[in-house]
Amino acid sequence: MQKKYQHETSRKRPLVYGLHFMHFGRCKCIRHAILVIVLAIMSLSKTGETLAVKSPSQLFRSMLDLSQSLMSSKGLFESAVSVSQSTSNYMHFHEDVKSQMQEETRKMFYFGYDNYMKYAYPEDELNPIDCNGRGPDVENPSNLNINDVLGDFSLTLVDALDTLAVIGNASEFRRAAQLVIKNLSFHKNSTVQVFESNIRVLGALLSAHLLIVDPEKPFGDLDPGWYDGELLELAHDLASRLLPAFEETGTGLPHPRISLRLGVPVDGVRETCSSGAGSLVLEFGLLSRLLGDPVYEMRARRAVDILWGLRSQVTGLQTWPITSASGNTVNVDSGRWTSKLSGLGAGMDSFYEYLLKAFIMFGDAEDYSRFNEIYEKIKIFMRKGRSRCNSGVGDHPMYVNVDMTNGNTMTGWVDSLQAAFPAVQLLAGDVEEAICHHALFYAIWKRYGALPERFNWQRSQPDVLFYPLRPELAESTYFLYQATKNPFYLHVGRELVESLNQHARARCGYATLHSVIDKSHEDRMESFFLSETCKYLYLLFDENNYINRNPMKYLFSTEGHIFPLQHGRFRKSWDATWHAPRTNVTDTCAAIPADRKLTLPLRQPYLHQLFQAVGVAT
Ligand code: DMJ
Repeated sequence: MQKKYQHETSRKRPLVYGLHFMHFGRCKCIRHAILVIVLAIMSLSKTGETLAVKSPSQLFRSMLDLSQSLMSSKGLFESAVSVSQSTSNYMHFHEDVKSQMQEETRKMFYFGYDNYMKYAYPEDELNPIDCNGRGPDVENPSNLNINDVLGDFSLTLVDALDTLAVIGNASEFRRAAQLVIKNLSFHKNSTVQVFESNIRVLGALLSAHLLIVDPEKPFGDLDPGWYDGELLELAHDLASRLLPAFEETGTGLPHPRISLRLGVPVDGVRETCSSGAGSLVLEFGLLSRLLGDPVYEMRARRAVDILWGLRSQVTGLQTWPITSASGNTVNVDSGRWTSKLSGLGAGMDSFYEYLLKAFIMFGDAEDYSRFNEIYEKIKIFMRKGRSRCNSGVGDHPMYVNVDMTNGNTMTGWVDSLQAAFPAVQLLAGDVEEAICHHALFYAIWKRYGALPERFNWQRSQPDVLFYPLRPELAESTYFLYQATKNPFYLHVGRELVESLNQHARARCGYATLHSVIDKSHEDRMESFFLSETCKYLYLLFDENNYINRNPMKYLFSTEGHIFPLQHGRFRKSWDATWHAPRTNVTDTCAAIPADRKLTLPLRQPYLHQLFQAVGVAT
């Protein structure tokens, strides 16, 4: 059954549930182990040594008491024994199967990419059912679901550029880059979202440029032979068209949308969100440093500073929709919050992510300290369930949406974008939390063969049914595998690939699931399917990929674009006031016991408990 483009995020009246609040125990090492450590661990684990991230406060110890307390119920013990049989399959992943899966993921990418090139290019997206292309909806400018992202700029091709490199197809990368350089123009009437254009297009152009000019050529020769910075020029042109979004507001927060040709829309919406306004700093910062022109980074940083100042004085949390600009309404320049909902999903996700990633890329200690501060508040106010992932009693840990003004639970749902947050937790060194958080979304996927846009954990059923091929679970699965090398994550990845092939494959591409329940399709393949979903799944199985062998060399953007971490180059200060990062990074964390790689990352009774709670048949 095919449906046309009906999905929209439904706004429900927030429910306030008086959940028992449980504060997550303080784990100093977790707080202080950042990317450097995690990536070092990744390298170590590759060579067969044990992992090195652990909290000194017993991150991975005392698992046995858990089983005793949980097993005190006979019924649970019996079911745990039966689930033990099914979960024992998670413990090994044959090398041959890994190679097959690498091939499967490669095929998945090419099925989408080749069909896009055949039926849709130079339009923005492929309609995988009708086998044709799609651009902006010019007849209906208020169709934001389409027009926010499709700018008539060959979005899917641009977004997929670095996946071609990662997947090892240097010749197609060269051809694609040439097409982009020859045909792409941003002089269009399209009105697009600043955030989306930044992460999908600007980020893609910067990534492709940096890959081409890398003298080490780790992905083969990506230079068409005559390259002279044309992709950087395109990135510069696009960013210059986005820049007016910052300039005509009372707050300094960017307008959410911009006309590529005409600037700020006269009658544009004045609401933005934390992610929209505060997740530009990585791409704008890189552009600034490549051009030697600080203006882009300064604008993006100023927006982050302003947002930071708007957090609740009580909880320290942010929320998402805020008024951003001057206009016809009262308080328009004040940056007044228009919702109290704070969480880890849509509207907030990449704001947190970019605080940490901006620190990793540019080394400003303030970004890191802000990340730590807000992460602490997230743990205090959003985290529910037992205090430790793999020990003790209580419900499976979960991060819920709360009222930013008082921390009260505000909704009974989590959204699918939140599935990326375990990757951020991992980057911050919080491995056990990442394991638990990821497991929740895996369980939801396991039940439906996809992630519904919103899953109601109170009613144990989806609130919003569509799945537009989002990458978040694949992303955190990939990073968890890199950090732990636990075969469990290869099994998870395999399930993701199999479900996508079973439920989302259409005549000439992969289709958005209109409903994760009846698996009906919508005729749309979003560009992030090729730039992220396929990239993460491919990398998961391509153990020998250059990126996996050199994890400290790259940072993934929120759209999955790879940015080389050339600290000597990008960590230069703009002025003398730049300060070196003062962090508590430590390498004294004890190693994860070797046996943890041979057992489930989330202990079996807990996994079983989670499966039961989510309604997964075991
Ligand atoms: C992508 O564009 C990015 O991953 C972004 O951070 C969130 N939304 C989509 C994927 O779901």
